[in-house]
Amino acid sequence: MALDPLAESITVQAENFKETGGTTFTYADNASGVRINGTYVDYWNADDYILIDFNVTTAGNYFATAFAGTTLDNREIKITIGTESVTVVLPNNNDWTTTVETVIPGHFSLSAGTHTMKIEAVGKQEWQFNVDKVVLTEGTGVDPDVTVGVDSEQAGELSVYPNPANDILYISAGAQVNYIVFNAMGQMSLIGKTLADGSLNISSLNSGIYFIHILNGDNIIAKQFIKE
Ligand SMILES: [Ca+2]
Repeated sequence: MALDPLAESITVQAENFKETGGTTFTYADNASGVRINGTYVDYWNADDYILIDFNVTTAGNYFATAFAGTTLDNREIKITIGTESVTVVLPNNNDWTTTVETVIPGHFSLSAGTHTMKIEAVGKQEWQFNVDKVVLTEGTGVDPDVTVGVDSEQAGELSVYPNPANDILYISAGAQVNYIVFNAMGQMSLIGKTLADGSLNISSLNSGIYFIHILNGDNIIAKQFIKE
């Protein structure tokens, strides 16, 4: 169950796309649909897509988390790398300009070297979502031994307490942070944002070992805790 501080985490920023395609939208920066708005890409319609190159230094299995925002229900995002594709329905976070982390089910087997990621708006609806980035983390997302990709120095600056915890868990981030809690099977158990005091309610969890991924800038800090 030990965390692996050497696990790779790769951030693929949507705005670094090299190519776009899909339907036409009036407000687009380019002929094919989407546009850069600060740190994210917006005005996605059905079938719009972007292609982004990224580099893998360590071959292995990676699972993906997408950072996207939408005010609408049942908006689907599709991530393709090479011949592997996964699609997930994004949560409606009622905000176009802030993005929430969504775990993409499944994983990608990546060789070392340059790959191209396709991020696509599937479905037939107009007004899909805004995408900030996709983070690839080494591990399948289902093996508790390899769930994390962290900067060990940054991980040392954050702690979760008390541990073991009963109903309330605190993250010593000094600010509200986004988090995802995984159970020992690697399944997502909780997702959300801490309260202003850094706390989250874990009373709904069964007793056992859990992993919490804490978003800190572009990094995901992973910590382990026990729910009593
Ligand atoms: Ca971005």
